[in-house]
Amino acid sequence: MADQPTYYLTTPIYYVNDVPHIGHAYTTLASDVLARFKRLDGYDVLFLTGTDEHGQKVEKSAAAAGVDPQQFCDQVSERFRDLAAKMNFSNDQFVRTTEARHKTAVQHLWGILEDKGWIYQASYAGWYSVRDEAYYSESELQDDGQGGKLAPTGAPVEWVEEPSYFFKLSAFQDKLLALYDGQPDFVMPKSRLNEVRSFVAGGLEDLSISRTSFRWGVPVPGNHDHVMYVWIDALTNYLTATGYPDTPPSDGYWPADVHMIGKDILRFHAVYWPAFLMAADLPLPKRVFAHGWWTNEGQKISKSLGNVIDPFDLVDTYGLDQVRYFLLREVPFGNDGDFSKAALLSRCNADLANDLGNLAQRSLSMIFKNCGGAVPEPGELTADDEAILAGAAAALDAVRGHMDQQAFHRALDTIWRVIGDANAYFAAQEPWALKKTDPERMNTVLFVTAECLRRFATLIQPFMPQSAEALGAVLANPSLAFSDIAELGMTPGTPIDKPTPIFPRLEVEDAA
Ligand code: ME8
Repeated sequence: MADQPTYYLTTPIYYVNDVPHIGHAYTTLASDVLARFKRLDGYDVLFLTGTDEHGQKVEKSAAAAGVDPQQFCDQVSERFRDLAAKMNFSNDQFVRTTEARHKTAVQHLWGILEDKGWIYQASYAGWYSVRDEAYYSESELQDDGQGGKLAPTGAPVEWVEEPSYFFKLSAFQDKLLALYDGQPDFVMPKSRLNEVRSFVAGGLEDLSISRTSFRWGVPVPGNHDHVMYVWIDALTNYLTATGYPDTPPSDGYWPADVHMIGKDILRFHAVYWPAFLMAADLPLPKRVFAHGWWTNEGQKISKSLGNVIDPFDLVDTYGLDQVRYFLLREVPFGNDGDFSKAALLSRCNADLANDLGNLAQRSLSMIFKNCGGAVPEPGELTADDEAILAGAAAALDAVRGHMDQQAFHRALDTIWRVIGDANAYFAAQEPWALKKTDPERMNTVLFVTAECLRRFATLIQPFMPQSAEALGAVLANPSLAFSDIAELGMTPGTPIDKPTPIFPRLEVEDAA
């Protein structure tokens, strides 16, 4: 770890009741981009993702598939690791809640909560949704019109009565409210903070944290009739990956800098999780960021509607970096978003093929043809040249500010503004006309443009690592280190290869 500051960020661990879809890819993509940015910015990063493998939902899915639960988990969990490879995710660890190290961590945490008097035994009688793996109070439910009840999420609920251990969540109301008020960016965006705050201000009931009616879970220490409630099990994964309990939290990566989640699981992360940690006297994560929800061409994404977007297909059809770019550029991070093929095509063609791709292709082709196939020697730089170079370098600070707020769309907007400026510069300087009138000035303009491209490759690395590398390669592999962004990093005289387009235009047929 040396002297580098640490940065720890996590995704939800995904249920293995179903194969990965676009929503899972989205959360991990956003986290990947942030992890890559922080590594490039000098941090020692721990980026964690994984799978949530216990609970009734998974047990039922395994039974429906006619497979033993562990075998079922092994198969589906593998699909999530395949997704990470397909999407070029740079996670440092992949945690599975069926691993022995996780069982050790969660049983240890349970022991601490019990020793400190925060757990008691009673019995639970109330509503439970297996689909949401969540308890609901009567007042939250609606009739389903067929004599049953539905959770606010639309999931069916069932009446459960069984012996249970409880966590004294009700004792944490004031401490949680003080946390939200004292550290307002603990939950982002702000609308989500308000949602959590009013839920907690409305009063908290103690939380049932064990079940006896099924077996697929971590046994409660000292009472193997009970398995732990899947959420206390799942949330503890964030500690497991840091080496807990062997590595004391103060020595490693804990506390997390960001828990990246979707808005559906906000209550678990922003209420239960900090309460468990407070009860165990462990440091709290610095932020929970709950992003919005994707729909598909205006419709809720669901298996029963048959409109699930498969991220593997998407990447095969449109290209990896095109998908990575679109998902983070199209929708302000935090808001809900609607996926449409038309939007993906027009976004990728306008921003990638035209703005960045064409600038690279035109300027590098000119260098290849007119400058002896090598980076040209610039003459004295004019004020216009200096301004365009300074703008490209200064974008990094602005991008950093946006990344620290998880405003990925703003970071990309900042980069595309300077790409727009570089296009305007190239058009105004008319290097093709200078070829006859002032070849030395043409060399300078082409050098400056190539140097801008190097800076753009530097900036887009976290978002589109492969394309950044490809652009770097056509520029003869100059430094793409953040620390070199303001330098003149292109070396005159270095041969370049005949350029091929970095971002080919997507045709409508691609979407068929
Ligand atoms: O909740 N749009 O797992 P899960 C955007 N195991 N994001 C979406 C989405 C959509 N339509 N659908 C899913 C669980 N997601 C628990 C988590 S963590 C300790 C345990 C993403 O498989 C989003 O990140 O149901 C959401 O929070 C997550 O998938 C839910 O994944």
